[in-house]
Amino acid sequence: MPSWFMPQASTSAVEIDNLILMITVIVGVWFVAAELVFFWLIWKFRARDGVRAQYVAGEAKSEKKWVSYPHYAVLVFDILILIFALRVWNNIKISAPPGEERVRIIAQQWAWTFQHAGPDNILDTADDIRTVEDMYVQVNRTYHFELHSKDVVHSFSVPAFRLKQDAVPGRAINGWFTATQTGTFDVQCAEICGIGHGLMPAHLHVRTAAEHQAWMAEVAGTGAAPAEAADMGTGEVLAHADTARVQMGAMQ
Ligand SMILES: [Cu+2]
Repeated sequence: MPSWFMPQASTSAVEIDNLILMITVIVGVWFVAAELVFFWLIWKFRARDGVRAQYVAGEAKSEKKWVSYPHYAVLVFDILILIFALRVWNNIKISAPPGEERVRIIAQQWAWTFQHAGPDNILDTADDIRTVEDMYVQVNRTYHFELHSKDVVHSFSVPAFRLKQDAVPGRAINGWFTATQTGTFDVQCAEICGIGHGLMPAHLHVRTAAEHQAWMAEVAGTGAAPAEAADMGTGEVLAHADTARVQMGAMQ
């Protein structure tokens, strides 16, 4: 599907857009067909001098087919849409490709903190990189994310990735994404989470492998990660989350 309105910057974006396009075409064709028949009937049975109006109860077999045949067709298309929708749901939400890196996303009123694995590619080690309101990932690399909230329900939304996932306090919610385009994409909290909800954006920077490595080399080990991130009590939140961890099976 052409990306007229929003870049398709992840593998999931293409799948989701194709599903929406398929539904739009099916519904659109039926809409046009129904309107054409509707206006044709209005024209064909318009008022004429000397012709009395008839009362049509729709009981005759020749009349019932106008209802039953489209009804069967709609059921067939419903099943088709269901099959494609479940396939996309399974590919994106139920199963996940093997992750090449793990990243932790922490929401709070009203900021996003990101914990990157750093050069050793292992989370919760000394070289982790913590950032606030800026997330850094490498293009064409599969990330498994772990989403937390420190206070209320937030929602991690990246429109260009067609990714939206609630962050629920007390839970670690797992998901994944693979960025397919470099660039800087908007992140916005998509759940009304208090007075500052509208002021809870972030940026997701997708870079080439070389640019990403250079960024890590520059930031890791230099203590250059924003100081405020370290003060956010991440460990506390995670300890709490571990007791109520929700695991999505295949995502582990
Ligand atoms: Cu929020």
